[in-house]
Amino acid sequence: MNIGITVYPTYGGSGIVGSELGKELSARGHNVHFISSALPTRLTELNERVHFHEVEMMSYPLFEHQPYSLALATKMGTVARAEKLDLLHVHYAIPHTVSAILARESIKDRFYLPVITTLHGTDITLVGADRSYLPITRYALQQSDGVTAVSNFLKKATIETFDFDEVEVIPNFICANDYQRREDSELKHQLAPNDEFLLVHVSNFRAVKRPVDCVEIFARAHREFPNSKLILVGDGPEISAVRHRAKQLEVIDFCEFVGKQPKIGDYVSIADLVLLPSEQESFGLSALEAQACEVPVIATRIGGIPEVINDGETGFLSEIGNVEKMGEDAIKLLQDSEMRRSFGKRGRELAISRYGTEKIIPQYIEFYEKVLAKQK
Ligand code: GMT
Repeated sequence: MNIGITVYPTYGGSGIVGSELGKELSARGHNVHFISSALPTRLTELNERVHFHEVEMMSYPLFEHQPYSLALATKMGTVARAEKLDLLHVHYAIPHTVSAILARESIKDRFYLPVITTLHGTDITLVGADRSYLPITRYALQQSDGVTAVSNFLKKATIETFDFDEVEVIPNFICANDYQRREDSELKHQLAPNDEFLLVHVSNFRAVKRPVDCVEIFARAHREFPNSKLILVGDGPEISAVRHRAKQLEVIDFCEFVGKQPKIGDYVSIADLVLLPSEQESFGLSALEAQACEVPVIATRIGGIPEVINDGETGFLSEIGNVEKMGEDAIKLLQDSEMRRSFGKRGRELAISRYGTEKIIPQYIEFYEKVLAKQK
């Protein structure tokens, strides 16, 4: 198949999932055309089956905001015609689905371009649910030729918010080779020269991720385990609040801010614990990455997280903001190496058996085939 994929290239899990999906599809013999404003960060290699088409935008003084959605629609239509795309798969509904539908409409005298939307989370729960976007998001879903969501939770939220139920759940996936425990890496020696415990948080440091709670949890664990460090991977609006709280709690010297990293797996694979105290998480890709690396996760019982983490078996779940309990859970795991090991082993087993690429990628391919069959 010739497949067009649109993602947000720099931020968030949807871009990671869309990019990794493209790579997996190309490895299975499909031609993939990424259409985006920049080369997606996870797309390190272009080859004869993986192509990138940059959305170009004219800047004009009259435009207070550049009409990206229109430039994207134009590029989608052009690429679809030039590359004879069989379908366009967009990740994150706003504005990608709307642009794709416009593109489909603009070239329909030549051929019909099926549009598949994958919902990732805040496109439904936060941005899409806002009254400034709700009607157009509902329209975009109704007009899509196929819609998938990354968890049962997100499907339910889509039904409740948009009264739209033609949604197939295809969860996030993980490559078992790329994500595995690497106890003895150079990075581990660099970050933990004295064999410190490493607590790791990975996010885009937006308020919904509650990164300040990571400092609260860490400060509690650090009181019991002075030989521990908090590694903060990523960057975003909350980063200064995180630093501020770490100073107040006098743990700033034990926090390492490593910024955005191209290879998140390098950090997760050497962690003793991963912290994910989010307020919203439709799936929780970083929880899956942690489990694949045999790392227990301390997380909140919200959204799709309980579908990913088995409470008391691969991690511990708590209510939003209950840093007291999350701190206690962290201490429980740090003081019991056997518990950490068994949570880790079980986590990897579940991650691979439920969410391994071998299981999930064929579900996308079948979904494409189903959508294409409907057009004939
Ligand atoms: O909202 C974000 O954090 C970004 C968002 C995205 O669409 O890029 O992430 C969502 O998609 C991920 C991949 O499907 C999920 O694993 C995350 O749970 C989800 N984030 C939220 O729902 C907050």
